[in-house]
Formats: sequence, C-alpha cells, structure tokens
Amino acid sequence: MKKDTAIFNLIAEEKKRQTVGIELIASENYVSEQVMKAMGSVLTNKYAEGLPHKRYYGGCEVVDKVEQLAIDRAKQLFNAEWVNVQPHSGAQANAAVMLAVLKPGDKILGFDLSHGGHLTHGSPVNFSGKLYVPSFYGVEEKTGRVNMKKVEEIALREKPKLIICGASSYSRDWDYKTFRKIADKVGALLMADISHPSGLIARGLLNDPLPYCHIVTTTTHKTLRGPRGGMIMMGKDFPNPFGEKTPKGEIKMMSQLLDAAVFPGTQGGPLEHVIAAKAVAYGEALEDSYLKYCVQVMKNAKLMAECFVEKGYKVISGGTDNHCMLIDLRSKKIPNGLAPLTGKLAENTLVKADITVNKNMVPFDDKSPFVTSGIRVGAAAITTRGLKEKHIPKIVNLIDKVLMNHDNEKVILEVRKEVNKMMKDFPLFS
Ligand code: DSN
Repeated sequence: MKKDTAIFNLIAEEKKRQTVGIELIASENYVSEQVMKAMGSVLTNKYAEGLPHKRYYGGCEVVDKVEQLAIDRAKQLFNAEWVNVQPHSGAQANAAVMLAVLKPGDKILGFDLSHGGHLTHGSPVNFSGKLYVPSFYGVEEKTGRVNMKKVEEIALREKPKLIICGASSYSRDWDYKTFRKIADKVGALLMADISHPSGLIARGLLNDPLPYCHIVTTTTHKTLRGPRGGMIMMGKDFPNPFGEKTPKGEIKMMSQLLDAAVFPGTQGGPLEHVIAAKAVAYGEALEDSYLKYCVQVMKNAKLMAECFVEKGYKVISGGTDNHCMLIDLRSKKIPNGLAPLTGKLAENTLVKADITVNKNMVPFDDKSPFVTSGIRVGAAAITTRGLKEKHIPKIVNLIDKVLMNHDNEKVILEVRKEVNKMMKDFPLFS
C-alpha cells in the first residue's frame, strides 16, 4: 500500500498549527499521547454492537473488558450509578435521551441557543426542534444570568415533558436543585447537558447535577480532555415513568430505555477504539494532576475575564465561574475610523495572529449567526499547554492589540511572531 502523503502531510500541517498558536476555543483541548494512541489502535477494526457480554458479534471478549473499564472509571469519576459510554458525540447522546423519554410532538424546554444554549436543546434547525416542540428560557439582559423564577414561569406555562439545563456558552454555574424542583412541579424529567464543564464537575469544583437531574449527558473532549465523543449518565437508575415493560412484564428501568435508545435506537456499532481512549482519559481525570489542572483552568479563566473587563470589553454576566466566557464586542470603544468589530471579523483577524477563538451569538444579538456580535473564549486548552496566571494579561493584551488594529497587517504579523515565540516555551507533542 502506498503511503498516503496527501493526508499525512495535512496532519503534520495541523499539528504545527496546533503547536504554534494560542488555542482559546472553549470547547477544545489537547489530549494526552496515550489517549491518541488508544484511538489509533487495532480496536478500530472490531464490530461490537450491543453492550459488554451482550453482543451481536463474536470475538468481543477483549473489547468487553475495554468498554467495562471505561464504564467503571466513568462511574467512579462522576459518582454515577449507571453510564453508557457509546454515544459518538454529545449530539448523539442527547438524541438518544430524547428518543428514550419523548414521543414526536412532545414539549421540551431548553436554554435559548442565542443566549448560550445548544442546537440539540430544541433549535428549529436540529432534530430536537423538528421532532419535538421546544420552548426556551434565556438570560436576563441586565445580569447576563438565568433567572430561576422566569424558568419556573415558563415551565408552568408550557408544561414540558423534558427540561434541559446546560449550555455551550454560559460562564455561570447551574442551580440543578431548583431546576429539579421546577421539573417535579410540572411533572417533567430533567436532563443536564454538562458537555462544557464536565471535567470541573467531576472533580468537585462546580455544582454536581447527578444528585438532582434524572439524566446527565456530556461530551468527552472539552474540559474532560478525552477523545471526541459523548456519554450518558444517571446518578441513580429508576423505573421508567412511561410504564414500558420487559417481555416478562416487569417495568423497565430507565437505564434499559437509554441503552436501547443508543443502540439500536440511534447508533450501530460502538467505536471501541474511542471508548478505549475515553477509558484512558477517565483514568487520567481521576489523578491528582488533573484536579490541579482543573483548578488552574478556573483561575486562568477568571483572570482572563477580569483582564478583558479592564480593557473595556463587556463580558456577559461580568465574569466566569467555569472555564469560559462570552464577550459582547459591541460596547468596546474602537479607534476613530476603524470598522466596528463583529464576531466574524474578530475571529478572522485573530486567526491571522495564530490566536484561535470562535465567533458567537451573544444574548440579544442583532446580527446573524454567521456574523455575530461576540466571541467565546475558554482556558481549557491553554492550561493544558501549561499557561498560568502570569501569562493571561499578556494574552489579553495581544488579543486587544490585534482587534484595535484589525486593518493593520503589520501589527497583526508582529503579534503573530510574539504568539509563536511565547508558545515555543510550551511544547505540546514529543
Ligand atoms: N460545538 C460545540 C461547542 O463548541 O460548544 C458544541 O457542540
């Protein structure tokens, strides 16, 4: 077989891009070499539809042990009674939950996408908004925070069957206890999607949804620092409230509905190589060094938000409790004659200086999702590289310098050189 130089040259190019730049996309991180090795292993060759020891294929005795280890470590990490580690992504995990607990046309209540929610929480362009009938809560314009009284009002009015808490760009912690009270009041099930802060939650640094939410989903590749993938968990399994029975006439447990919704409901063969990499990442996340990492992520993010505020940027809600923040660029004063900032312009200009962020809608945005008025910034990836508080003001200064000179290629090039020089001190790959 001929070596595929086209692809391997591109992989080398991407490796260089990841190495020389400052990565601030809040949903990205750098996995360890052993996580990558597990993903690139012979486990990719194996079909294993089903669950450990209940497969539809022969030869699964080794992958059974791999998947069981992933399950056991995930349970230990999150203090969960039940987990399914097979979802290929967070979207797949959420699709499986909805298939398990809803019928088409049922009502759901989620966090508004334009306020920081996620596509799979009821957006009209996503299966969740096409198959189910969504309503939304958002943040308050003044505080940038979710107001639980408003959530309750909307829940009482809409009577959803499923309430979803969790976000893809919200910098504050969640009041899962009050969400559960509201869910109980309206007879809804409660799901938390903790994809973004799951690592920080696992290590006890943020509120824990597992005692309060019926079902919890997460991706595995953000703060959790594992391979791209998803997972579904329950703090405690419970008899399904829909009366679905086993062939023997017993009420099925919720775990049975969820397992069936993952496979055969929404997926085929599990990706055992990715599940092995998840197991490695969960093992790493149980170590003391990962707790230290999470503490540093939060310190870096908090300081970064403060530095942006000091420079005159509006950080939604005024700061952050977790790893990320959302910046509304509209109120930043810019030099005379310079075109106003948008998320798109900021993202495109910063990338020329090897600083990567993503444009993001901000609450009450007047621009389209392709332009946006904001950027989302996170500290998970740079903290993996080893950056600490002393580096944060410098990064914010560099970002500000680029944005305040976004028409000046010379200044952008100077910043790029500084970025590349700075990141040389934080080698990533051996
Ligand atoms: N795209 C992910 C994020 O960036 O948060 C969510 O799916």
